[in-house]
Amino acid sequence: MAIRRKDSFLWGRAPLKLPPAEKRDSDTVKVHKSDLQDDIQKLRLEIVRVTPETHNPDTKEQSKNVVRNRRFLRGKKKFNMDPKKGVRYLVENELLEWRAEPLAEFLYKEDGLNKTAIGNFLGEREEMHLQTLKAFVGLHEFSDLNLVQALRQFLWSFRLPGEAQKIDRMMEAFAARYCDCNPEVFQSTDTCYILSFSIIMLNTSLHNPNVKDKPSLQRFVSMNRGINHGEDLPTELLTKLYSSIRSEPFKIPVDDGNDLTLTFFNPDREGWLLKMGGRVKTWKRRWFILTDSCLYYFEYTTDKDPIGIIPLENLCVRKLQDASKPDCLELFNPKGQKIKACKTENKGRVVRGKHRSYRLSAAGAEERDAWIHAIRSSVTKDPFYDLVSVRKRKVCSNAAV
Ligand code: 4IP
Repeated sequence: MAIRRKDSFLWGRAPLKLPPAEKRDSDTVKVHKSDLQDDIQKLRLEIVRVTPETHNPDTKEQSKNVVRNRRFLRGKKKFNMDPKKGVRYLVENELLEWRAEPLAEFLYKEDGLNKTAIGNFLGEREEMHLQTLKAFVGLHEFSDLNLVQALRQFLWSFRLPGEAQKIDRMMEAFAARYCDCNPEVFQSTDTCYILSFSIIMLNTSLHNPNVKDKPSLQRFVSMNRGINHGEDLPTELLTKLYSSIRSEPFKIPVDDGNDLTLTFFNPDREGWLLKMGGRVKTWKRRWFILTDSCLYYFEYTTDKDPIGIIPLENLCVRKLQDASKPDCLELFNPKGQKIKACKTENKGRVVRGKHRSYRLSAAGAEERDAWIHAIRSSVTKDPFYDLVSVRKRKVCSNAAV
């Protein structure tokens, strides 16, 4: 027998015709009713799902863990965007202890952390960061590794930040740890520090296609003369380090575009040039580095601080005949003004340079031309420079009236 609907009494009859307004009301009620039924059904299912959890402590624990893990992940994400904020969040949520050792372990072992963020956190100057850096470096085992092998390990565990002070602290911590693990190799941590930088620079020079002048083993050895407290390091050791870097470049973690090797250690050009003094006209041999539209000169290749910095903005460069030196080039201001530059005096005071032009002499015509070409490509033309200087002059002359 067919099941009959309750409204079967309507069967066979014409459907009851409601006036339009009532028909609309009736339709709305039907929709609400069906929504309510859906909601009731969803609530029933939710109650069935949740009931065992509230009675079972294991499941309670599990859901706590789920929340914890979720927060931990959120903390890591925050860390990758802003390391200090990320760590603060993890500490506030009791997911990380605010002590150097656990912080260092977190940075060293945790997967999925951005290596630039790790580098930035470790490079900070506050006490807890310094201690964490020490603990972090202490987690590396460098015993019986040569300096290149140790550097490979170290430079892979984070990404060196671009700030000189930060790099300095990190490389110092590295050198101290390396010397602790290998007390026989160097006379002091300074030697280890200098050689580490020299190796990093060698890595760039040998493997960066933009650097055309590839240093030979002899040059590497001579660059590192006398760095072991006035004595030379064994040539055998330097040869081994050189070969290792030449056959395999450092693997630098890539997270983003903030690549130190593309800035500080990847100059457009570097090399020895003779430079004529500003007031006293003597030639001095200086190590020049051309990078970021600036020309830096140093006394030694390994010096951290340049003697002078010449921003190349709006400058020109040309060949120059000089009676006293061959293969000269000149850096000058086309408007004949004094060049804006700065230099460090003997006592460490930074003063403005006094050059109207810089006369430089290269080791050969080819080198001179390569320098001219490289400097020309780095010179920036800033239209605002002229606008601002005109405005400044105007302001000054108005003030003087
Ligand atoms: C110095 O001559 C050096 O040549 C300086 O070069 C030079 O400074 C000085 O010029 C010049 O007087 P003496 O050492 O014979 O005294 P550096 O600094 O490379 O040692 P610049 O400006 O070329 O660096 P003035 O202009 O600073 O006096």
